[in-house]
Amino acid sequence: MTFDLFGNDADDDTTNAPQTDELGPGAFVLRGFARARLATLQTDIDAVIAQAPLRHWLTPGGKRMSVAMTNCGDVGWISDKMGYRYGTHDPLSKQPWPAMPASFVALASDASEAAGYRDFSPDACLINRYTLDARLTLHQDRDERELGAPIVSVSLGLPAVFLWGGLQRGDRTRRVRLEPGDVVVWGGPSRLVYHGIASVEGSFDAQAVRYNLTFRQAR
Ligand code: MD6
Ligand code: FE
Repeated sequence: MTFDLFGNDADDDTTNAPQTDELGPGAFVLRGFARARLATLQTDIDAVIAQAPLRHWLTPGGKRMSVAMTNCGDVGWISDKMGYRYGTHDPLSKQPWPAMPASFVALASDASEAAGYRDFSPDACLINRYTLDARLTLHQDRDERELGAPIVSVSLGLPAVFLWGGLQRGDRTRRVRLEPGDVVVWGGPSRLVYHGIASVEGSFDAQAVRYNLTFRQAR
């Protein structure tokens, strides 16, 4: 076959297939999976934030986190001097967390399925906002009751350097660049892998931020 110079041949299944990078067993980066949905997702993020404003939680040790956070869904992730946990109400407003927008539910379902996880039905969506000086140190996500369910994580806005480690805190880490529209899905043997955000990339533009949505089955 000599004419397939432009990669448009019907046999060429890479032409339209989105690129997937395997980080480890059960963990994948679906490159650009949410790209076509970014504008809608951002509108819906803004609506959630209007009801439940972003805030900087205190760690159990009393330090202000550099990443600003809020939640939507049946339960939200909370941190304060009493520890990390999920709660049904926003401690600031005393109101239930806003409902998960339909665009979020659809994306979490489509992405988990694309990564080979069936019947993922998240009850929590954590919204993280990173300015250029924000970091998320290496951690495990282990506050969820259902560790059999995967996590779906969506990047919007500025690119970031994601750290992907191992099952021990001291394991060496790999640096993975995440672009807007990339979706990371992980579970199975990788569910408790240490990870973090080393840096967010951009110039000092007052508007420029990165958002990340992480969907979990917390209860
Ligand atoms: C972030 N993400 O990408 C931080 N946790 O901003 C996480 O901490 C994370 O991406 C669990 C599963 C996927 C994640
Ligand atoms: Fe995490």
